[in-house]
Amino acid sequence: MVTEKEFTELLGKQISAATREELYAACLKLVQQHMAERPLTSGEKKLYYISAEFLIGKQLGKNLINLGLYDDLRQILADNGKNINDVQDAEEEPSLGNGGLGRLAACFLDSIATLGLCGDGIGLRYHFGLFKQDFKDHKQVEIPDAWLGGPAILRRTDTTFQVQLAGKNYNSVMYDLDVAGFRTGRNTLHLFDLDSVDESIVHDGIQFDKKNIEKNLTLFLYPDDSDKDGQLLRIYQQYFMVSNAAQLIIKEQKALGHDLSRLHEYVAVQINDTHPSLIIPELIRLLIQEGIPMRHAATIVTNTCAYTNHTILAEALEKWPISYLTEVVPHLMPIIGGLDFGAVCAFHDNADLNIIDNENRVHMAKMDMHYSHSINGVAALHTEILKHQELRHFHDVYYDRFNNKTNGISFRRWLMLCNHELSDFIDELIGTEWHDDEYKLENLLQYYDNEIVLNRLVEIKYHNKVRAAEFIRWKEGIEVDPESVFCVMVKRLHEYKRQQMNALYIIYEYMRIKRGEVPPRPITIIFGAKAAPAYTMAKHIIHLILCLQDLIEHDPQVKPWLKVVFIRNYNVAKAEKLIPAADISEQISLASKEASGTGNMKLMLNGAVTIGTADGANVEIRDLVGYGNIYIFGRTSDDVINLYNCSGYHAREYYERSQSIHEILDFITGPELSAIGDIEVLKALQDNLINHDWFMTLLDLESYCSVKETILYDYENRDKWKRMMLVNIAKAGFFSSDRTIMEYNRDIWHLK
Ligand code: 26Q
Repeated sequence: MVTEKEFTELLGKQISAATREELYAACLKLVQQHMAERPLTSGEKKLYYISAEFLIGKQLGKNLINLGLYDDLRQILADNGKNINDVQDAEEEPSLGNGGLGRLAACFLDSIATLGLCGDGIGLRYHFGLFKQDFKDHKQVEIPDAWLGGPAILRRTDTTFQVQLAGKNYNSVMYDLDVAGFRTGRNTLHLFDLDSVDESIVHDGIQFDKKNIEKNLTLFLYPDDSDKDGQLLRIYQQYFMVSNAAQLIIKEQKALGHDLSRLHEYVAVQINDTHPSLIIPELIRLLIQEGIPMRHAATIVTNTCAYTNHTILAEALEKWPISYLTEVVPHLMPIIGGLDFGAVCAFHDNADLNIIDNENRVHMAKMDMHYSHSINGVAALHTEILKHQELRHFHDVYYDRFNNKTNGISFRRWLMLCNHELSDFIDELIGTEWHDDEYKLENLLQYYDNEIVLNRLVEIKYHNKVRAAEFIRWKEGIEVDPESVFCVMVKRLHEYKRQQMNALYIIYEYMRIKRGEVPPRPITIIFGAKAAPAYTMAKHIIHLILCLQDLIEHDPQVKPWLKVVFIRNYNVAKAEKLIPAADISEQISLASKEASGTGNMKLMLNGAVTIGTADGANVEIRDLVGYGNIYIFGRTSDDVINLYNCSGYHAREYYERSQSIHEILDFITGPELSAIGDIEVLKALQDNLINHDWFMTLLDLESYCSVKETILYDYENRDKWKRMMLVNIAKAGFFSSDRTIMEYNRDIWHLK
């Protein structure tokens, strides 16, 4: 509860006379006051969720909702002619993550607190985090994102630890962020930093001296690791993160008087992908220092730690040369050697299980699997692929450690906060029980034949499209028509996600319109994606899409029917604006490659219908909504895995055999696009698609184009479409991160 009088006092002036920034500062104070009144969660056992990314998004709106202040404040501001959304816009978005893995960690923190579980996050306080994206000459430009500049949301604490990097001691500082649960609970996200880090060493975009650890350690998330210094810096960062984590754990547990030889009874550590894997040898090292023998320490740590795998892409499975680790963490090497020796002795006849391979590289995931009691994938299909393909040798010996935890999203942010109109309407229809039990959304199904309800859903979607269109006009200077169908593809840029397949579809549609075959109504294709700065092919794909955007914008014949919008600097705040406006959710990864996806869940929850491959969590969406409420196309994961195993995919054959594919690919370097773009880049992309195409774009292109046609015709069948929207919303309850966290706790953490 908050009254107008209280808020005005905090503000120190009349609400109507205050600026957006003044209102934001007063809201921040209000949140701090209410946060302080919330007791921290407690319990016999505590979880530490360690992650290189926490893509937490703007904090104000979420905190107001979780502290029960949002509706009051929205009303108070409205009564004084102010819009709460404008106030939220004043906040700088923390740039502490890059995509799904980081956003998942943020949703998890929200759910852990909401469920009253005692669990903190541990990560790094990056000064610039992920870069800000701009476009110049139809190419991505990276700009440092100095997000720490605004009013501080992090609290500097007195906690400091000594961390040894390359034999030298550094003093860390811990910064805290409060994480309030919905209605109850408060936990903390601890982010570590070094005082000596110096933002002024950054020049020419995101360049800096990679060797100067004292000054560069926490400047950027995922510094370019295409050379040795970049890789060393990543190891420095990772070790810095986990050494602080391990010291915090030991300090807190000692303060509670707990017996460290029973650490696993008091502590659960979740290792979010391999970035925090060095926590294993570091915790063992600290336990040895406490007088526990190595073998016993290794058992304790195994019983404490659990590992989540987020990818099957070989290039993302980290392996570090021994010589690099010896340079950065010489004091860990005897322990890592001992852990490898333990694994070799236990499984001497199977070299696939060795932590250190015969090229002297340390496989982080393998260390995780030997020395964790739980190994989980993030969607049912992904876990099956881990068990029977990628990690089958480990599954053979540790089958009881493998388990699935299908990802989830926080409904507070991804419905209540980003789509008030829909959220309020759902409350009117089925009450508010779904706020605490998301499965209750299924009660919406009773309105399956209720025209008034169905029409209102369509109306709300239209309002969201109007709002998104205003936002796009303001940010991008592009007009989009809310009457057109919005196809939304928002995610990191990666070849396996196949934004390039969508680009080829745009060419296909462009050529059809040129021939006079127009779609049933205008189409708007919206992209949001950042490419890793050193990922050349991803940047080429952005270039192609931006060139297509330009071409179509200036073609009077095509423009009325097709619009392409690449949203600059896609981030959480932009996701919150675009997702509620989507009609069609594009989830078109090469089957078997997308571990889960979470954007697919957010779009479904907001009433978008999925066009997707049978990959990741799309499979579970399909099983929930049924084939009639989703458009699944393309080869299955089994097909794809077979093709890889027998080297059976040759893109050139598709290019040569299909006239339509031939024409589409030729267009990339044809006169229209070469007049706009960089011909060398377009040629390189075309060459890649015809002669390499590691992620099999051409394999599914024709079925993608044909299903796209079906979906656009079905969209005109409004009676059918609005029912599909309803079913998608009603069946999304399973994808609440509260459900995911309950499963983690039930099967892995056992917090009480
Ligand atoms: C690895 C080595 C060197 C440099 C960087 C990396 C690296 C960085 C980030 C590897 C992986 C990531 C991020 C992965 C990620 O976001 N994965 C996504 O995780 C989501 C949550 O589980 C899933 O829904 C997505 O399917 C998965 O792609």
